[in-house]
Amino acid sequence: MSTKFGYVTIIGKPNAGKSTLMNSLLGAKLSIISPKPQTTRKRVLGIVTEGDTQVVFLDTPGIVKPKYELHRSMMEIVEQSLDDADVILALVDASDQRTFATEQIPFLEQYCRDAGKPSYLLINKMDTLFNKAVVLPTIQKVLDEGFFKDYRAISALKGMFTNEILPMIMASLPEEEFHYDIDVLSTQPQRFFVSEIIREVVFHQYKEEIPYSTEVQIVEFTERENGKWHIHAELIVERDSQKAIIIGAKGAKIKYLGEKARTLIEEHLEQKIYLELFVKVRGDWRDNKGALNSFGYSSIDM
Ligand SMILES: Nc1nc2c(ncn2[C@@H]2O[C@H](COP(=O)(O)OP(=O)(O)OP(=O)(O)O)[C@@H](O)[C@H]2O)c(=O)[nH]1
Ligand SMILES: [Mg+2]
Repeated sequence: MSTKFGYVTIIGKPNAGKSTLMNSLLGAKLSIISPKPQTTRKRVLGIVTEGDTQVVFLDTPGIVKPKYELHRSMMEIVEQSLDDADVILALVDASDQRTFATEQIPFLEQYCRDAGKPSYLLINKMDTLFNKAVVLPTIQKVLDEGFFKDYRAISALKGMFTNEILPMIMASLPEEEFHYDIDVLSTQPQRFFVSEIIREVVFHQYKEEIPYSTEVQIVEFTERENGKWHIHAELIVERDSQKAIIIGAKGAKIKYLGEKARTLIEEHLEQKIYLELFVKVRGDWRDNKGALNSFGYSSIDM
């Protein structure tokens, strides 16, 4: 039997729904999601095996014009993931009617052209459109231009037409042996997913610049045969005032954060845990290459 195997990179502007799509394709929650843009900062790798096809999806940070070193690292992750791709999925947000046809599609098309890989267009958030036919002229134009190999209008959130994506890209996947056992969902370590879950709760619980100024590092991750695993995480912020906001009056905010994160981590690990959170200040870490390296922004998991 001949098998197919390939890397499929999902790109798009922040908040387009890349991580929601990734999770929908996997049928599992690996990537964190929030209503705020720039939630994903590192790439997330998820493996789907169906019949004689194995695909490694790469969820990437939303493409931004860099304002900080952190953004530059995020954009390097996008570039690396485009280099690694056999196929590119360019995801646009149709709920942003003003930009989706005139700005988002040409912008992503340029990335796909530069990468020189078979590329497919996905028009997301179709559930938000009362009149779905408004996307038809855009689709016609894209088809006429003939750069994208194919397209689907989908809702990653509702799972609308997402099951057509794998069959659509099949022809562009190389004939190759599987790289992973069929039950492997990711190759990234559990401590990465744990730090992401904590970051997700921060994105949901805090406002304004706090989620953007917060990084999470797992400093202890001890598995125990009998009993709760011990996880010790540091939340790194940029200023003392942010530390005070994270902690809240009498520690109420961080207690709430810890409880919420612990529940989600226990669901993810299917394991009871003891979670300790500490807050540290590292001034302007977003613009500090040394800090970013120590937070793992210079190496990419494969
Ligand atoms: N209505 C609707 N909302 C969606 C859909 N897909 C994603 N969303 C929402 O859009 C927001 C952003 O989703 P994410 O999956 O985090 O987007 P992303 O592209 O990964 O964003 P970044 O990681 O910030 O680049 C969340 O509130 C999602 O629930 C969709 O198909 N329909
Ligand atoms: Mg994301």
